[in-house]
Amino acid sequence: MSASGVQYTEFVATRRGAALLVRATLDEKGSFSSLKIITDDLDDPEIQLFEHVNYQGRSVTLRQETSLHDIDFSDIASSHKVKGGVWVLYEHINCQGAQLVSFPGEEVPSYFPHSFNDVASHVRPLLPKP
Ligand SMILES: [Ca+2]
Repeated sequence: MSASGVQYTEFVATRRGAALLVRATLDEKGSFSSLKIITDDLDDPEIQLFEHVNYQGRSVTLRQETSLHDIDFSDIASSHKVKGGVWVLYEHINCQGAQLVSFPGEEVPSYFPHSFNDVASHVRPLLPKP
């Protein structure tokens, strides 16, 4: 979540259990500055979100795309643990706004370094193409 430039994230599932993530950060001249390929296992996605940093407070465990408004958890999450799959957290509903991407087994104890504290409103797992 760099404050400079505009960030795009494109996801293209290539086959079951594999995905391609293209992440381009555009600088002031609009140039392509980063690219990352993901081949993590996308099966059995599961993420646990926590109300406070360091996995404290109320928590919810999600296994599918969820609007956090629907479960009274919007603009609340401050840390998470990814049990499985690759997850994208969005600042706004309908997959809009800033994004935070997290990978299988990843634990993020605080969203503050990502400028993402208390803003997540929608989460979805990357799904393999059928
Ligand atoms: Ca919080």
